Amino acid sequence: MTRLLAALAVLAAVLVPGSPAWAHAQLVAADPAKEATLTAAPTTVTLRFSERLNPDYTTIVVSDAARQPVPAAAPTIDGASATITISQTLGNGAYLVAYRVVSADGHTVQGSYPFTVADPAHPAAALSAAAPVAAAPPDSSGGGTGPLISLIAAGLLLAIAIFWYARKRRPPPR
Ligand SMILES: [Cu+2]
Repeated sequence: MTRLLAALAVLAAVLVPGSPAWAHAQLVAADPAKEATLTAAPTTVTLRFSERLNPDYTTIVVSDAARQPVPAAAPTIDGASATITISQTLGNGAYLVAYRVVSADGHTVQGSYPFTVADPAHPAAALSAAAPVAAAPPDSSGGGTGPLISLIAAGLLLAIAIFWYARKRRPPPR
């Protein structure tokens, strides 16, 4: 598989003379860094790429653990770098930086990476940050009928008990 990809890369390089393979922009530096755990909430996200960016097509979105985008100003572009300023203080928790940029050669490059805010000044929120970002959905195949059957059984037992109690209490026929 790796050999195949390498062969394809060589082929692409040969077929497109004058343009080295993978010339388009790659993320070379990020602040916050990939998978960083920060003790203070960041106010900006800066991404540096290997190629100059087209300012018209640069998108950077930070979203929280609930996948809600965090309010931020439009990115400012400086050559190969793009910066967004976050409009609110990020609480403790997991965040995802998603980017989509177009480099000077016209290629679109997109990707994403996580980082975590764990400010010790906010210990309460840190507890929720420890929870998994995406919990696996509970297995719903047949699991829901168990409690229902128990409820019906309990109701049936109660009905029988009331029936016997009522029979015992009935005055004997004269
Ligand atoms: Cu390219």
